[in-house]
Amino acid sequence: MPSASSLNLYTTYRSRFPDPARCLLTTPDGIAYTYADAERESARIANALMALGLARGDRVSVQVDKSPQALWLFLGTIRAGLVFHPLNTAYTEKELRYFLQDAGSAVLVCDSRRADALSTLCAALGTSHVFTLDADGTGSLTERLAGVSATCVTAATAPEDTAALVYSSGTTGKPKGIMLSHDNLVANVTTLVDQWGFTGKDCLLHALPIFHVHGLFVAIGCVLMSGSAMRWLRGFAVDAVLAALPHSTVMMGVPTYYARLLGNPAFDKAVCDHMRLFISGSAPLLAETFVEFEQRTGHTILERYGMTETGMNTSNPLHGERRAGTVGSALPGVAVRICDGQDRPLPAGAVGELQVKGINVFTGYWKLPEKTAADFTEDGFFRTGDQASRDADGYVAIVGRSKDMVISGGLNVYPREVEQLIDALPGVRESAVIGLPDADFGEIVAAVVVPVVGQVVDGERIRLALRQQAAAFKVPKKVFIVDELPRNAMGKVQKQALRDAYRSA
Ligand code: MLC
Ligand code: AMP
Repeated sequence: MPSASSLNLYTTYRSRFPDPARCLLTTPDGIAYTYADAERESARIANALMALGLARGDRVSVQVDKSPQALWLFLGTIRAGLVFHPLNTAYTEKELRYFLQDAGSAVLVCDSRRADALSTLCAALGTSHVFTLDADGTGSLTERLAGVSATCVTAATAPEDTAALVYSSGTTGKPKGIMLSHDNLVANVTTLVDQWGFTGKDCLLHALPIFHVHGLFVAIGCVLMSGSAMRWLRGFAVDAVLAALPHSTVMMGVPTYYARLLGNPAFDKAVCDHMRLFISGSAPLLAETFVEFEQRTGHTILERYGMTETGMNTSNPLHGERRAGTVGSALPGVAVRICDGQDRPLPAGAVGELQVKGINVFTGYWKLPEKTAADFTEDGFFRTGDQASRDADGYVAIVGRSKDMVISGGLNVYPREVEQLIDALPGVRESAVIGLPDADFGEIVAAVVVPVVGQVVDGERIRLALRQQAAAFKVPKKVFIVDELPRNAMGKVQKQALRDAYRSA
């Protein structure tokens, strides 16, 4: 049933834009782009995409380095009423094949160094249009914009139309597409701007990648929705962050960013003088990091909790007590509950599954209606797979995960996916992939491998073989070779026993 109303994420951002001449972002080379640039350049991209004859809702898959032009591409895709499908730049060709095929992409935009290989792949998969866009903003996409009009009418999408398709892996090892609607993204960013007190006076230090929810919808979204500015770094590097902090007011990052900053003696109170807020998320922030950060800088990190499927669900307060080891309380408009195995809400203090409901929650998994149905309760709450408790004041603490997943430096790795790759290698009988604690990444991926009887396998060779097939962050940083895996009476591998055994290895 088509919706009577229309809502487009870009139009919502646009309604909050300040004076067009105001600075939107400054690159690491000191080049400044204004809100007028964002409006004009995204219009040209929207026009160029629409001229391809695409249908509303077609997927535009994007695997490019972070650049202002990559941001215009995101905005232009949304303006054209197409679906933005961001891809981690670390993905290998093998991984891309799966994503492009599953998404049924109409367009791929990639780095020119990969264009030849990916054009062949796209021809085989039926992805009709391949453009390049390099880190310096050049490429066939930019060439295509010559002479294209710099004004356009943004598509009148319905609130429930998909704006973005973002993949996350799963316990079966097969990544699944998460459909985020215009409504989902507008509702969440509107709340965050308000809760975190963003105004036109802010300048966000943006070091995150822009192919995930955190760097794209949360970080850039808060800037666009408050008419503020951002200092744009290509990636996280301590020296560059130290140089940018005195010119910024807010920083968002994964816990690894804060741990790495604390590892540098030059990171002190004076460097943070201009800052009003540090926000952490995507992985658990250790209480030690929170405490050390406060001692060193006088700032308490504001920790929040979210997921690709839901956007942000809880947050520590802007004003009020930020509690170490908690992710704060439910955001306005988000219902949060802790349930037992029968979806019955538990009392304060009890540990159970965290379930959430609200306009922020995604519309479903792409082409997986059964999986979608299984992940929602009868009364419409989404099962996050995170184990949590909530105290009497409403502060939520994430205490574990019922899903078998490792979070390394803010990136999720599903053991099943890595185990399948290892098990397919010659000489391997079976494997178990686990997360081990790590001071830098929070957790690192480790593999415990059993060779076929009579054969010898080598840990470093396994790592090299995996490196050909999977993004580097998924490749186990440690490999242990054993004769057999510990199993319980049901024959299930006891991963906790492995974690305990190799914790300090
Ligand atoms: C890179 N590597 C990683 C890694 N990142 N390995 C494990 N975990 C990671 N996160 C690989 C590199 O490719 C390299 O492999 C080796 O590890 C050493 O890398 P490095 O130089 O230390 O890594 P670096 O480039 O500095 O990157 C680390 C990082 C980065 C933490 C800065 O991963 C990062 O920016 N993470 C943020 C991810 C993020 O945005 N998450 C949000 C998801 S959204 P080799 O083989 O070349 O040696 C979400 C929802 C929510 O979760 O709630 O926000
Ligand atoms: P993603 O699939 O990348 O969106 O990752 C979402 C998962 O990251 C959640 O289900 C949590 O397990 C985890 N996560 C995000 N923020 C936090 C946090 N502040 N503390 C603990 N875990 C978090």
